[in-house]
Amino acid sequence: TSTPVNVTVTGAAGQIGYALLFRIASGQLLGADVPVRLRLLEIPQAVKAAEGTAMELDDCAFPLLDGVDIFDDATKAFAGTNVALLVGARPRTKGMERGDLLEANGGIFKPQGEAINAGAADDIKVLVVGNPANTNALIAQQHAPDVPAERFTAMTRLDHNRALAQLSKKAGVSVSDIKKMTIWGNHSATQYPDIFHAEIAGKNAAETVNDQSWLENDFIPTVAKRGAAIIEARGASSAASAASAAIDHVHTWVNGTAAGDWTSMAVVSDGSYGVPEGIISSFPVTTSGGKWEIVQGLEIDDFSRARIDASVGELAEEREAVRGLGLI
Ligand code: NAX
Repeated sequence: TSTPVNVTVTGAAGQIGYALLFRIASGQLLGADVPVRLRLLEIPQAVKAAEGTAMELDDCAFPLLDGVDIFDDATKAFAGTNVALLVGARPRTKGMERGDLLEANGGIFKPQGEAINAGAADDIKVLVVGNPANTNALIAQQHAPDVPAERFTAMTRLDHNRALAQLSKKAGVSVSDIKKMTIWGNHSATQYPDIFHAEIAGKNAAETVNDQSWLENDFIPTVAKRGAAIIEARGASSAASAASAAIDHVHTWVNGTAAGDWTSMAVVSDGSYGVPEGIISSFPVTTSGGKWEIVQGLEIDDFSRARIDASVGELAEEREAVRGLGLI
């Protein structure tokens, strides 16, 4: 078969890493005929735990898994890599201000951007999962000037999938009957899940559901606050669903969206829909041949406009904050 694709996963010993690595190694990220070589990046204290996970990966005897290498040095971990999943991040702890959070993550994503710039393969694709994902992606992208900006993306696919699940329950249809769901903006509580362009079995979803109160008071807050609801119920944050969304994101990016459908990805804005150029914001995108494109020409009514503007405004503020901290 073909030469293995190098996939670097940061935060490999964390809970998302534990759910993600086995799915990558089984062929679900890139395809059932694509061998992969895993490169795990962890902080020194977590290298031993990563080694334990690597032992379990061995024990699965995955035919597509060409090998696993473990690093505590970003330059080595990203050398020659084709796909980078940046999962490891500094979580917000009690009493931490936003500036502290951004600064701590700048200390992770700046050197990782530099390492990607220095040594990743020419076809590198980057997905940032670690929060605050959009702004962490921006920091990494800004420190990789030789890599085309469109190769840096952040994950809103979990929000997208959550929105599909909620709408399918409300409408009593299968998730596969729903097309053209969109998440706009930041992967945060300000995100805007938009069903005005979505379709259920080919008909407009908002019109089919026809329940503005559900949309405003149930659907939008349920999707936006789902992460907190999972923590409340499970006693730990979303892990397997986040890993599943990361698999979906990269699989769609590499293999393309289906005709008549699109997905949600946070990508570098070109100014479409009034989103300031350069920020990494979620849009409806189609993918083909390993490239994404923002869906153009959608009509945005006042209800959607206000929500998109609020989330995008938060991203613009985060960019100002990291500029002020000298992180970009
Ligand atoms: P864990 O705390 O279980 O794991 C994080 C791992 O990252 C740890 O093993 C830690 O040692 C490692 N790490 C820290 N700094 C690192 C560095 N500089 N280089 C390499 N590894 C490093 O967190 P987990 O539950 O796996 O979540 C990971 C991240 O995903 C968090 O930032 C979380 O907020 C974020 N999420 C993002 C989601 C999204 O939709 N974009 C949803 C799920 C999740 O909340």
